[in-house]
Amino acid sequence: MQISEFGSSRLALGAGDLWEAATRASFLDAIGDGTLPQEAFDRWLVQDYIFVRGFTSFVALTAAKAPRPEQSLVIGGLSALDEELAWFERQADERGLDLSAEPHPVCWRYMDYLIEAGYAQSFEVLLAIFYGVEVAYTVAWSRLESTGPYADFIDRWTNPAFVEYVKKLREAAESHAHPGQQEEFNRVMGHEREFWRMTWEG
Ligand code: MP5
Repeated sequence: MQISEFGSSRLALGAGDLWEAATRASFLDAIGDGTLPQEAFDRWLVQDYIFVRGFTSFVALTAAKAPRPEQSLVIGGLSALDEELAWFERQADERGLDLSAEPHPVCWRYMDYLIEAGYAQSFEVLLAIFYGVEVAYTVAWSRLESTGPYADFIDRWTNPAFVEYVKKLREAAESHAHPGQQEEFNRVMGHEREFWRMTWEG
């Protein structure tokens, strides 16, 4: 499937302008035209690693609420996160970056939101949040050609296996439709927009 098709799914359409705001970023435009300051990339890498650690807690809470057979999908996601964290650690090591830095307040707010939701929301709503986090990233990164110094990063969120995984999350969210899904999906889009702003503006 084409990544652009995610934009015509029910939850993406229901997000209105927030969809574009969450999936377009000055940070990514600057990667595209080769003008991204090193400092912005380093900030993104450290904060995204911290975010993914928080997101792992959210996915674990989702796994705890998942019925069979959806549990396989969620546990598969958890295992992919373990591999992804190791990948981030290698990337940071190569660049001499300190991953024990403090989370930026924007990153904190996003992680707090996810973990609180993990406890408070039903599995149906958690699926919409989970899908929102992943689809926002695959669509945002797919706006770039997978070449140049950041090709590894672009590939990570646009490779066919990842896109297939996001599609399965969409199908799971849609087959467990619930009236509370849209509001939380929109909240995720708002956090994505703020996260991209933070990576660019500091
Ligand atoms: C993701 C991410 C995607 N890494 N960072 C933000 C701010 N939003 C979404 O999650 P994953 O686990 O890297 O696929």
